[in-house]
Amino acid sequence: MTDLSAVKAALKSQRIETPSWAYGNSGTRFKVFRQEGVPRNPYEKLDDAAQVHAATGVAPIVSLHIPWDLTDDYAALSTYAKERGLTLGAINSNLFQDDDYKLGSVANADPAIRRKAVDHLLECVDIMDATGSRDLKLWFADGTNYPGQDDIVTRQDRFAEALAEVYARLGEDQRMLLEYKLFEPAFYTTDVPDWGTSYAHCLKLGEKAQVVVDTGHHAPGTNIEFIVAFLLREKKLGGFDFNSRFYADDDLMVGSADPFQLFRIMHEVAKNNGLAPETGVAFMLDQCHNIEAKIPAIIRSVMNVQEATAKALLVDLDALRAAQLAGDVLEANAVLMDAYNTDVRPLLAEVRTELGIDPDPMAAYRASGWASRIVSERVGGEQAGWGA
Ligand code: LRH
Ligand code: MN
Repeated sequence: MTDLSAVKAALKSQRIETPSWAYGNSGTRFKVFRQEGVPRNPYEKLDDAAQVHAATGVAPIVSLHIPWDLTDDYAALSTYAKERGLTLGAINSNLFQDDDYKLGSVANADPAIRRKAVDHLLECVDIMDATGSRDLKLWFADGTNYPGQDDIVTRQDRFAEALAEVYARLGEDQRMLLEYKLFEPAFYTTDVPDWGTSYAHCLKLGEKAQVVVDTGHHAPGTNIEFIVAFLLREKKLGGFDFNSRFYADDDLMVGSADPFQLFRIMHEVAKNNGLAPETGVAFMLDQCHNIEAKIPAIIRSVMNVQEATAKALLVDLDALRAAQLAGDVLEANAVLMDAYNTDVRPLLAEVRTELGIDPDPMAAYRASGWASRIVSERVGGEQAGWGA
């Protein structure tokens, strides 16, 4: 039988990391629809993140993206975060918006451009030292568009060399999280296209190198929870970039396109001790709210992760194991579906009440008046965005 107090304890200690860039303007190559009240600097992004944490109680960490969150005093930014009950999380590098990186960054044939790229990554580690961040999150747009454009193996050699130099720079408690993505912006080869490539590089680098699973970065039909289970078994799952998609890297609210997939992922996480802080899995959101109001969208996203987690924690693992060992296919599937079909919203309302916050985060945010306040206060200045 599932111990509800243990389930509640796990839900109260869950920590979800929200991305600074999701508070800024974002869009597609067709259009970026600007929104009133959008932050104009990293400090205002933290103010908005603090609203998400106030409403949910489980989102006290904010990941930064460099140079989108460039500032001249990261220690001051870190203090500002702390004063609002937040900490600064993963530092995301950006080697995908500079003209020099058209043919690649760390995999570019030009050694001077590779040097420039590695220097950016080393600068990101300097920023981690200032913010006290544990994780350097690396995603590379590097790849090719046409067969023959560059040599696949040579580019992997360049990658290995660059990653090794950055790995050597990491401090004692610091990690590098290597993200993979099937395609886009490259459309023939991507140098880190799948979990296997990331895993292989991380194995060679050492225990401070872990794999990030961005749920929008797989070929359609990929069984992501298999990848998650495998990486947890190998102690190589560093974290998630949670979002959801109907087609490609849509970066929609996690759990909005396929809540059952998110449940299956969180089932593998929960049953393989992935929720335990010592396992070190970073639960990060990586989303773009192109048409919907950003702060409530992020609150909804945090709630979607909580609901999938609560359902996963309600799986009767003893009954599941017994059915699996008995080869009782239908019963095993039924045990899982019983948990998935459980309405966990009352349980989460109880958890929030016990955390001393409003049982309804969306109502709490509406009642805060923050949405209209930022529209009236944030007038003028340059709204934050991808700057692409
Ligand atoms: C790439 C990605 C990566 C981030 C970017 C904002 O698609 O998922 O994690 O750097 O989005
Ligand atoms: Mn991502």
